[in-house]
Amino acid sequence: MRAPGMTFFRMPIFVWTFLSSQLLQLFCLPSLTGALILLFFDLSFGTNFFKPSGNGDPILYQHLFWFYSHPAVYVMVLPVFGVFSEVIPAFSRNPLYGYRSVAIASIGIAVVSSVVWVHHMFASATPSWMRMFFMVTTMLVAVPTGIKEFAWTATVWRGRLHLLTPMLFALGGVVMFLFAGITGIMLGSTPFDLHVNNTYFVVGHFHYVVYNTITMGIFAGFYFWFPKITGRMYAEGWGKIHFWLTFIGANLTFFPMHPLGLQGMLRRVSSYDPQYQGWNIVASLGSFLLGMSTLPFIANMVVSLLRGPKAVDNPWHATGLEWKTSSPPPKENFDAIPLVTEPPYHYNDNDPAEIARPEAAAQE
Ligand SMILES: [Cu+2]
Repeated sequence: MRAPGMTFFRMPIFVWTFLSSQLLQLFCLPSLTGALILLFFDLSFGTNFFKPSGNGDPILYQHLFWFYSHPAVYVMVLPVFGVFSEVIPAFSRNPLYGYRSVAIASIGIAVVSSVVWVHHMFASATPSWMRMFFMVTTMLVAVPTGIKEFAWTATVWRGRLHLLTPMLFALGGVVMFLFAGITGIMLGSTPFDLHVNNTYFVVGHFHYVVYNTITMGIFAGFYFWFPKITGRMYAEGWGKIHFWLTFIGANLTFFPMHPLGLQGMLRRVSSYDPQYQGWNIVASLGSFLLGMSTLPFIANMVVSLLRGPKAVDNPWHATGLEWKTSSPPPKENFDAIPLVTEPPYHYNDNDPAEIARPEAAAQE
């Protein structure tokens, strides 16, 4: 259903990342479904697929579970990489650096991430050849994700930056993902993983991916497409307050988990040794701040939806096809199917057209 002229290498990266995440859903999710059906039979009908007492294999359950549940993180994070790739060029007024590499890296991430699942089972009496193999594949993920981090950085480099709310969330997410990626490489190393297994270090790493990267990316997309979806502008000042409260709150909450894990604090416990109290107080205060940070977001969305100034069709001067129709789009999206004649992200550094401030982008 691509529009005429929309070749594969003219598709927005957001579409490439959805394509790769849906391939993962297609090929990896059935493993979890199968595991749950077998588990249901074990629990309800007395079969022994996973029960050691009946010669079943509990490790088999772990394999089937993680074969999907590692890629599940990429199903969430890939579209967010797509959001970064839309927002960063638009607010840097630069074409996305290395567009083709970023598109191919999206598929690369999907392929590599489907052969790394055993890194969740290094402590499950895994044979050493298996540990070695999955340690190498896990570290390989750094190649396509590194390509993306580099491309975003190079896009920002020498760009004319407009630090509006979607861009702040995208840049915040990219920086947080760098941190999450580095602790991910550390955990991919079997000896280190065994050392911090079942500690807060793992919890900290996971939240830097799922909150500090994915949730911030979702917020970036929310603000970026809010005028397109609703036809109204959000309040920029409240958006910035939301960003800073989120950025500070999330780091205060999740950073302390790394030193706590290295010191040996276990996960899934109801109480902890008093030696861990300092960092835990920091994390608790951060979590209250993080909870409160959502209030300006919800208020901004509700008030702007009802009473926000009307948005122009393309307030960010963005190049994507969705910006070439009205905001919000009519039911049929376009009166006539548009012809695509240009590559994506044809932003021009010398383009005098400034991104309008949301207040100025509003039309009465
Ligand atoms: Cu994993």
